[in-house]
Amino acid sequence: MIRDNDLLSWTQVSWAYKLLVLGIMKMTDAYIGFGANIGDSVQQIFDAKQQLLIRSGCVEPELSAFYLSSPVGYSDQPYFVNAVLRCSVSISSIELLNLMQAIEVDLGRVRDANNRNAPRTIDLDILLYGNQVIESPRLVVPHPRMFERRFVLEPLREVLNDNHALRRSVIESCYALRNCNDQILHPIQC
Ligand code: A4P
Ligand code: MG
Repeated sequence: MIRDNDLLSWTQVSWAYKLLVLGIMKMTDAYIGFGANIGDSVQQIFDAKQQLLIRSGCVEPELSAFYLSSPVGYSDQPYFVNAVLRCSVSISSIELLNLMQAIEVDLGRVRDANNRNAPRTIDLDILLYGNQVIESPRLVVPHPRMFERRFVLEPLREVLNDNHALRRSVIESCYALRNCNDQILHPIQC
């Protein structure tokens, strides 16, 4: 026979279990920047996004428009295609970085150790990971150069949550960079 006290404790156990599961499955909105300027850049970004969706198990993905952008840093190279993806992940930021680097290699990325701004088949950067600030040897978030770059901020602004702590700064920096003649940006139809 089940008594009232037994029912109470069963309810408590059940709630504790649900909270545990929710805690373990804690989801975080990650913002991932895509850049490419060798080969079929649009297709490479679509391929990288598809790989990311399948291999990260993320949910609620939203992809910005694609932009053609003048190269920043090392200017003697082709224009880039850039876009930003927002998606909700349960993996840690470092697991996400590992996955992104594996996808870059699978899609043919070869790194130029002497030139950080060299042309690339695909570049994946973690721009934001929730509202977290991360400063580890392998990962710095928010991405350290994102506020200087129109090709990051314009697509990021499209998919950034209304309640994100940096939303206002992103929008203000976007407007400021629109006056920079050396950061040309055009949306493209895909
Ligand atoms: N790393 C640290 N923090 C992060 C982060 N938040 N996301 C480390 C990703 N990686 C991060 O990156 C070098 C190391 O940075 C990694 O080992 C990782 O542990 P990488 O992708 O191997 O090298 P990279 O791409 O040459 O460097 P990075 O920092 O991604 O280059 P940038 O600064 O993004 O510049 N112009 C236009 N128009 N469009 C572009 O997309 N891209 C660049 C690349 C230059 N100019 C551009 C564009
Ligand atoms: Mg990178």
